[in-house]
Amino acid sequence: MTFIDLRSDTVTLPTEKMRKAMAEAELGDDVYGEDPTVNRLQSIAAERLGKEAALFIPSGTMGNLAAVLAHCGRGDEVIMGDYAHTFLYEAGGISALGGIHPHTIPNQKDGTLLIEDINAAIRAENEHFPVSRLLILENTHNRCGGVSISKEFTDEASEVAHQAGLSVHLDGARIFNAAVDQGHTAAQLVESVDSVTFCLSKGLCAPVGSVLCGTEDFIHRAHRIRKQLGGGMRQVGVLAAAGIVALEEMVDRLKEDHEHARVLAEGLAQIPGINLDKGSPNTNMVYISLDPATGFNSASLAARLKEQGILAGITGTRQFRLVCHYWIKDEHLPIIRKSFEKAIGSKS
Ligand code: TLP
Repeated sequence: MTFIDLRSDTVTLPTEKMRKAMAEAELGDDVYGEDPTVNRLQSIAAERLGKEAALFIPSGTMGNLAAVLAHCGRGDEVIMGDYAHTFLYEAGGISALGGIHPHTIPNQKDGTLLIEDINAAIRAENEHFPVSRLLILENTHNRCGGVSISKEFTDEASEVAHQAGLSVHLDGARIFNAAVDQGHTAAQLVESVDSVTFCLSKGLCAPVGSVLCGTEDFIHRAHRIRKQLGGGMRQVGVLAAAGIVALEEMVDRLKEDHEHARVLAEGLAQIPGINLDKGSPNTNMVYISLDPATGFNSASLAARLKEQGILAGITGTRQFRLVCHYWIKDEHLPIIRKSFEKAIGSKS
């Protein structure tokens, strides 16, 4: 059975054009800085994000970790939202590997942080306190529904952090979804932050890889940290080649995924027992919750859906995240809707 896989946009397979580019990529040893395809990807990425330099990294998680380690020393404190991917889903890497102290403040439903909470979290100079060193923002904000965060908020939060001497890192795993959503360039959205990680292997469909961007000096430090983390790769132009296709061909089409999410959400909202979460859909994500009266929880409904060839992402006892991506096509949308209808109806 071939599945319609809505669990994440991380499940995307490379396109034919990517596979061809991978097969034909010019290669060298990237630890020596001699892979021409990696060098090309890094220079395209730096240009697209409006930063001085860029570094190809195996994953978004390692990109965020390398960034935090390049900004902070042991015992320093990082301020971020309590729904931040780095806080929730990166296996506590910044503490385990960097001795870095996370200080969370409440994420608002729209993915932002309150400016007064950021200000209040920044430590005064006092030997009892850790040193506040970094603010992490996220755009689009995954756990807050895939919502895209405005340039105005990013600029204001960055200004507050900078004034207090903190740097700002943006987890921009899906920054191009935010850019397409808002009609801004990615460079505009990240103008005020010091560093940004974005992923090639989510909606952009490359099989592997993320890119960390920042100043020359920052990327120089991150380069050594990537090596320490075991992320120095050799003839990795085979992967960078797909990343170049991702940046050149796959960005503008993300709006199709956003449109699919809108249509999917509209259809699902009409099924008794399914409620769209407040504010959903956003960009390529639909978050829905089940009425307890359906008699299902997420696990039992997911099992029924799977029997019909639909894979749904479980995010809570009765909550699902459904993510649209390149491999979810127009013709899949009515099938998904009918499958939900049939699965829920099977109890009554
Ligand atoms: N997110 C994954 C899961 O880890 C939850 C997903 O399916 O959405 N930042 C953000 C905002 C992310 O959503 C993710 C992946 C990452 C970083 C980490 O990227 P990878 O998986 O490449 O380490």
